[in-house]
Amino acid sequence: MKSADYVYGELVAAYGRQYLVDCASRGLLLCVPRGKKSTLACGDRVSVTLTSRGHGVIDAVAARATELFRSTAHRTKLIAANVTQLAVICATDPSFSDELVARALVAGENQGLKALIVLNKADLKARLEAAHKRLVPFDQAGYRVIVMSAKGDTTALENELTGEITVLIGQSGMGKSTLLNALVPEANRATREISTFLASGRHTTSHARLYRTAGATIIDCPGLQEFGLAHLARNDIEAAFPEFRPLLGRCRFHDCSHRSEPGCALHSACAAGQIHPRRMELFHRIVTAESGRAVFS
Ligand SMILES: Nc1nc2c(ncn2[C@@H]2O[C@H](COP(=O)(O)OP(=O)(O)OP(=O)(O)O)[C@@H](O)[C@H]2O)c(=O)[nH]1
Ligand SMILES: [Mg+2]
Ligand SMILES: [Zn+2]
Repeated sequence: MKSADYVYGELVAAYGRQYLVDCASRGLLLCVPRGKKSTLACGDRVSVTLTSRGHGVIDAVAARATELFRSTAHRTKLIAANVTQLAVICATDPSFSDELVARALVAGENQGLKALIVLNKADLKARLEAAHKRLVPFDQAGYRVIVMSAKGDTTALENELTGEITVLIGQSGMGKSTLLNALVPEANRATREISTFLASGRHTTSHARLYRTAGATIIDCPGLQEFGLAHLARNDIEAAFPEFRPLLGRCRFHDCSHRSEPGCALHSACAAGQIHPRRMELFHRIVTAESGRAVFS
């Protein structure tokens, strides 16, 4: 093989078994992985052997700095690779699940990602106060909450994205793609590029897609209805609540489940107003739902 047939790039879109790889030297290549099973995702850095004009085979994947997963008992899905930041997108309308917000944050914390929450569609004033109130527990836990409208001023969010590789996560209809279009003016052009590769009828909203601006990298993902965390043990979930961290190991019983045991440091902090009761509730909901693998004894 000639060395010129071998290039490096970044995976910018995943369509089932086909991937778009952005290779600085060759532009966008439509690629398939060499092996049968592939667990590649947007943000992966790969090496590609060129097969024909515009096409290639992915031979290898570089070790990942971070891996954002969601999972059920049966299946683990890599959402994005090498991201540095998670932006959870909520909206005033339709209403959002605060449990899904908490779950996404847990997955991000587990990988050491920076995190922020966007409350979008702030222009829908009638729903704003109620939606904002549901994010107070997260604000109190230390998460930055940006209240904004994708159709208005996006500066506050832009400032947080600079220098980061950010993945946009949220339920369908929250406005992720609208935000993306506001932040990356040429995103529409990229959409057309993809459809010329893959017949037609495909939308960025049905597949994850990585975009670059002058100062930021942003991955727009399809809406999620669920964010399973079966790949995490109870200890991982505990440690992914930042406000719990200084207190872990301080309960009277080392295997404290933080429910009704005497001497529970988390309960004391909750009673003292240092942990929001809704965050405790969300923690228990998540651990109970994912407890198939959790060890309580
Ligand atoms: N009023 C208002 N509407 C918005 C705003 N942002 C998005 N929308 C609307 O909300 C709807 C859903 O927006 P999308 O950007 O498609 O939502 P999404 O999160 O990408 O949805 P999925 O791709 O299905 O996950 C569209 O009709 C948008 O026009 C906003 O800031 N204000
Ligand atoms: Mg979308
Ligand atoms: Zn405890």
